[in-house]
Amino acid sequence: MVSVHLVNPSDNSFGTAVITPRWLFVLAAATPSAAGDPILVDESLEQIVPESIMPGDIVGISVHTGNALRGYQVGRIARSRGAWVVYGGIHATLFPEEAFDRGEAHAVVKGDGDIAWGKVVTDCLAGTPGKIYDGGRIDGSQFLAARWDLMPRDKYMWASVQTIRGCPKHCSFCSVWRTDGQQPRQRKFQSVIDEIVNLRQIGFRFIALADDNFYPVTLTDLRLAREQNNVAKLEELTAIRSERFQLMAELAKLPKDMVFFTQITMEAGEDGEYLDAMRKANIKGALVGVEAVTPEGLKAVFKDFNYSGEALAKQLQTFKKHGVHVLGSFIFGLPTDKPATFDATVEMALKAGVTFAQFVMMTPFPGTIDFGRWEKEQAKAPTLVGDVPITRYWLIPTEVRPKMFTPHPSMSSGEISERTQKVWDRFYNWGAIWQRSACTPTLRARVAFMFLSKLYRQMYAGTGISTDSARRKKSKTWARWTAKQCRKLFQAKPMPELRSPAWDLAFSSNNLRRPAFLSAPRSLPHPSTSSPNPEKSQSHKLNRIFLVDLQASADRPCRLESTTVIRLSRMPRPTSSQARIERSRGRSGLRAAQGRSGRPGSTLPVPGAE
Ligand code: B12
Ligand code: SF4
Repeated sequence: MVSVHLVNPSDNSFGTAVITPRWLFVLAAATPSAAGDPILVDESLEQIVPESIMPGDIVGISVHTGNALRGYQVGRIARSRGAWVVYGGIHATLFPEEAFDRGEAHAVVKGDGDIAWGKVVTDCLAGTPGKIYDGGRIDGSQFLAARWDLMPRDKYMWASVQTIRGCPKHCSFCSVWRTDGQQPRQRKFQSVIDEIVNLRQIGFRFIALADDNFYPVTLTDLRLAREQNNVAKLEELTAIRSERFQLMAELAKLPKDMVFFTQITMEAGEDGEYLDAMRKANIKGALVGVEAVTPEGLKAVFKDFNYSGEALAKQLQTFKKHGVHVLGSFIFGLPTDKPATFDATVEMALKAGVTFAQFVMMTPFPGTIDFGRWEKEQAKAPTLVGDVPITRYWLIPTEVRPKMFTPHPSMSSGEISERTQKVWDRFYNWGAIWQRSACTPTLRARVAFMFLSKLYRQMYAGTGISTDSARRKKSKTWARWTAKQCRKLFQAKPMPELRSPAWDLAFSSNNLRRPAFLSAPRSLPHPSTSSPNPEKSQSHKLNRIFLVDLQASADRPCRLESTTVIRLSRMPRPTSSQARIERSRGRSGLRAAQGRSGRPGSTLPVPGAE
């Protein structure tokens, strides 16, 4: 039997990671049952073991710009082991040809993988993969729930759950609105809640809502639609907004110890009702893209909907007043920045009372307006590092890769980098952190806050900002140790008895794809011992029918039929042994049907063997 491997490439392995790379667990859910459970490798924990890849295996690799080079290396290793190599993720979406040239790809998936991955795997199993699969931008109702049952439990501090994709804004340094689109695509809130319940069952109470922008409809958007008498637009916006409130109302019903964190635009600061709903929903913090503290700076990045000066401090304080902590994100190296901007920025961050802050240097990420501009400039007189044009900086070996920042009219990258470091040091000195940690309720939480602040600062030094390898190595050792301690602070007692509400209506939709309950936590009690009441017994029967139905269709990607699935989320999960037996029955049946005899002497199609 072939194996599917999904690899999250990274040059830096810390043994413990802060946030789960969500794509890994979503693609696991998208893997057709015919291929069995995929093997997940997150290289931010440990590097891949090449010997684990066998001829005929399928290796899916996700690349963003920062890890593309390592991703291509993994692809070459996989291909040399005789595997099918498939790339996806934002960078592969933008530069599919690169994955073929540098990463020895057999295939590339552009855009969303939730549906396309199933097709790729099926084609690889048949020995006939296509080259480019266009996953496009699928509807929110088709977003898959992640397979958390495949996650190593003791490695991550926060899990990540997506509730919406896309962002209506068009900031010049950001590619999200171009790749994910400007039309917000909301996931069904029932599916989101199911997944979160699943995570809380297994002991995760800290969850990052991995959304591009948690506030897709602003009060200004609504006012403009009203003023323009645009009834259709107003209805659309109102529907999106009310679904957001529905989601938050359901989040509010979850165990009170849950903590959510998301990303949001500053405009939410005008919307007290929204912030209050967030607080009730236990969304305790949000990354707010402040970017610049001056009007010129904001204009330069097409973000003039943000506030500057005193109004900015007030706007950020409003979040806190409503109980939502802010992780302020600031960019240095804007064309309008001067040496004085650095101090002004950190003072604003301190004055605005943001709980965390990140100070990033303007980087030209592909797919952005800034990148396009820079590439055009460079075309006139290309700069090369070795034989690589600087506009393909991610292909320059890491040892010689210059720190890649957008050129500035009056300051060198070195100067900007040095000044940025000082800003980090000032914001994260022990005294400043101790003061900020007063926002936590207990001593334990205060200690956690202090550790997390330092870890956050240090991890940045390890992955992007520090310039010399000695410092990088030192910070890696430190981060490894601290990350381990921090993880313990985030751990929660599992709640296997927790259940989602019954979502009768939502699950009668034919659009529904693999729900969270399939990601059965192994430790759940057997239905017969855990549910004496008649309503639950009825659910057990439905659950069995449902499992049988899945086995019958084991050779095609899982799709549920509405008639089988009533009151789905109340159904208890099968025990581990039950699940294993049922799965292996499904698989061995399939192997027999296809004449496959397992690894040695397997008749499976192997890349290059045709
Ligand atoms: C949550 C998030 C984070 C979190 C969590 C990261 C993590 N561990 O997962 C945090 C805050 C830590 C973070 C950090 C950073 N992030 Co970030 N992040 C995001 C965000 C908002 C969502 C990512 C996510 O989980 N999406 C949900 C999953 C399910 O979607 P997905 O990853 O897109 O995967 C789908 C498809 O792409 C495809 N797919 C993906 N991989 C594969 C593989 C195969 C084989 C196939 C077939 C398909 C496939 O299928 C998936 C399902 O549809 C994205 C924005 C975005 N829209 O992508 C930015 C984004 C990925 N981040 C970005 C950046 C720049 C960063 C940082 C460098 C920021 C910084 N300055 O430090 C760091 C880098 C961290 C690192 N070393 O990885 C950029 C990347 C740009 C680029 N060209 O590479 C993005 C696109 C945002 C932006 N503004 O442009 N990030
Ligand atoms: S930076 Fe944020 S607000 Fe701007 S386009 Fe990207 S996701 Fe949207």
